[in-house]
Amino acid sequence: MPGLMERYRGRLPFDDDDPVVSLGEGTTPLVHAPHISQLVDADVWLKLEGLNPTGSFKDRGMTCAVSAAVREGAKAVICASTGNTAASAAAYAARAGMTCAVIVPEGKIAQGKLAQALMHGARVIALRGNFDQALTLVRALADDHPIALVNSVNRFRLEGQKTGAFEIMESLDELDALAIPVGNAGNITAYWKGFGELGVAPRLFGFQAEGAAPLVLGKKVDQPETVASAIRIGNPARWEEAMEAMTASRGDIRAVTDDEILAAYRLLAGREGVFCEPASASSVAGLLRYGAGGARRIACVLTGHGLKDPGTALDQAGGVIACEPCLSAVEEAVLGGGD
Ligand code: AN7
Repeated sequence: MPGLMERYRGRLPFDDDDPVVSLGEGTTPLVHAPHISQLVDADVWLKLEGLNPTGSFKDRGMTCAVSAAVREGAKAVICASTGNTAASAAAYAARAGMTCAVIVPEGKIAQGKLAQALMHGARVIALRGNFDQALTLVRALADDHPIALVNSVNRFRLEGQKTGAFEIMESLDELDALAIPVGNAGNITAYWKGFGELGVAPRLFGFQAEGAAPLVLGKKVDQPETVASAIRIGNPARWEEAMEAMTASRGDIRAVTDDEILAAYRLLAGREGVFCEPASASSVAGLLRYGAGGARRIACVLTGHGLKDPGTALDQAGGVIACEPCLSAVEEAVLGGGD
């Protein structure tokens, strides 16, 4: 499959002869979730964005943002990140032969994401502060230096990410609601743009983690905290746009607790066979907590792959069973002692 810039060129702000930096992103599966559908009494589909090249939806935006940076003649890109943007920026910059710097909150990004950014050769700066501080600093830095900022304040990021809405509507004839995690609020803004360009208007159900829920509280959160490190954000850059999208779609932005996020995370893996990262599971956690709100067909955006965050997975999962290399011991280990 060609990447999304080729597939949707007519709907993106690029000309035929513009440079394209692509890793074959997009065209991710949309799978029905029978168990969750039964629990919420609606038809629920999961958009598996973890199957993008670097394992998250960020690749949709990054192919456009890095291609635009090449078109502008930039030699370097920079972002602040809770992890996935950093991994994606690092990969696309490597592909484009550009240098890349990422600023992440020290000790607060999942291991897989850190490994990716480092392997792709980015300069990784661990800030003794949180994501919101990192974003403020990179915005100031990019104002003073010829470095392309590839956070979702960059409009090309949203252009690329709106294609997620296109793909969902290519698979489903009708959609009543979209459930989506909200951190910096770029993706919910992008989906609303994509739906708008198609002339459809599903209700947008956005979900934030309770300890990092500025859009629910209506005020900034100075010290956001959540197990879902990807959405540990207290002052979303796309605040107004997200609230507008929510209101215009007759949707809602609500909070889910870390326990609810982790329960949905285990349920998705254990019952649906889908391993996403904790932040992504907040969309399903929200549906389970608040219900379908009368929607009959719902798509949940599972934004990142479970392998991104092996630490949380191993914390949440059962332990392994040690075993001696003889048949009776293996038999007992496999069949379970006693029964
Ligand atoms: C898995 O990587 O902000 O509301 O710096 O990684 O568009 O911010 C990640 C966000 C949801 C929230 N799910 O999306 C970053 C970053 C996952 C994410 C979100 C993120 P936005």
